[in-house]
Amino acid sequence: MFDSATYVRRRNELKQLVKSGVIILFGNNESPANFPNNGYYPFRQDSSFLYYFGLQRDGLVGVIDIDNNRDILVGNDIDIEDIVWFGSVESVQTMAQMVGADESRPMKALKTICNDALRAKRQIHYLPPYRHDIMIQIFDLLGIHPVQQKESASMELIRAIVKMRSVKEPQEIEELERAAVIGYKMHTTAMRLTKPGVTEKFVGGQVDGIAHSYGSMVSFPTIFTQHGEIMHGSPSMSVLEAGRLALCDAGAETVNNYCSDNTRTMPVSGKFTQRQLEIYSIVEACHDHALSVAKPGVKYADVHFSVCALMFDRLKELGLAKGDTAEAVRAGAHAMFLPHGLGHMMGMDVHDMENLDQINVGFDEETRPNLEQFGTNCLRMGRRLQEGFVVTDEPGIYFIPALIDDWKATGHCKEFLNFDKLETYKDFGGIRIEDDLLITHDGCRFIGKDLIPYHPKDVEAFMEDN
Ligand SMILES: [Mn+2]
Repeated sequence: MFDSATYVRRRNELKQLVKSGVIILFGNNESPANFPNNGYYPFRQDSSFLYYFGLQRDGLVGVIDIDNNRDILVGNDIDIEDIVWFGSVESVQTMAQMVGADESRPMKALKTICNDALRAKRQIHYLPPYRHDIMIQIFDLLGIHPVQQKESASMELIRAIVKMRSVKEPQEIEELERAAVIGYKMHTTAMRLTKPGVTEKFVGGQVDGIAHSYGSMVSFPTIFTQHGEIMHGSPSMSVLEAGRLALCDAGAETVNNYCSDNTRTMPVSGKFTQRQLEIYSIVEACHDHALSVAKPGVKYADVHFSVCALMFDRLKELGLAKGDTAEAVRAGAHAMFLPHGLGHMMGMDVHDMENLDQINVGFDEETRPNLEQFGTNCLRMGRRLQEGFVVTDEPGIYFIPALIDDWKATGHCKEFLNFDKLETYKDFGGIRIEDDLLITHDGCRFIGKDLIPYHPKDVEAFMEDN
């Protein structure tokens, strides 16, 4: 965790932004996997709770009483039975002091705090819950049925937290750099182990082990698959085969839960084929293009569409696409190849603050999402960039047999696509290259001092040498 002054400062800023009422930030509880004492490991705290209260223990709630300027840490001290099994931990009072809160209260006091606020008709601000135990807790405390809790969540609180968490502090950027170091180890491990005859699961499991060894956990379930065209393809028991591509999309969380998120695509045999290189070089150009145009004031949606246009131009050269590029991108024809957005915010959550709803994080009054068009509706980040934002840059080209069949059957975008040529790519798979961009005062840079090899020559050289 950071020093207590960090949390005091953040809570004070939050109070100024939300202005009045009582803020309740629920920390997470242990989450059972198959029985209560066999929880998912490691415990993952809620990121907004972490941002304002910094504490990793389960069973805590942070209360920020704006009107009375009191920060209260709510939670129960553990008893002797827990100490026998898990060892001693700090008391809730000590933890409150560690994060500069004014006082600590036992969990049963939360009901009193809520009742008093409700009686006085003061607004109680809470975030949309994503865990069912918290939904029951909110139902019990505030009488709001779980199905109404998302719409009753505080927009003032959501907006204030998005405003604050979107711009990363220098100490947060240091954490993200630490996560990148672990991410580098994960991806170079995948490159070392990728060879014909090993299973996807073996490589994926080793990659996960690195995240656990150096940090806290993976920042999302590792994707390691020869079916790169399946966006979230989990590692299977399939054996890696020479001639195919393996796509690895993986990241780590530091012990303080800051994330990395990178993707590399490598030839199982160690050498790209000519056909693979042709597609790879387009994705590589798109990846580098974003680096040259992303800067404060530029809408990330515009960076996305300029990448789409570059990709479409290059695919026309290969005979896979045709027609006017600007019209094709307007029509969404590029989504045949790139059915997702260029990137998303990243911080303590790999899709930062996604629990606050992407429309509140990646968009604003000026930049609205397009929820209608296939592909474009997956753009998670569209609004103007600011210094201190961290976004991913992750273009990809995929050949999805079912999508080729679907669009061919309906004639969708047929004026922009060469279906005969597409048919011959149904066995190709998919390629994605992803790195994490920090927006600086006049441009951007990748996070991570050692960039994981991605130029084809570097990937091949690394695989040959290791
Ligand atoms: Mn990503």
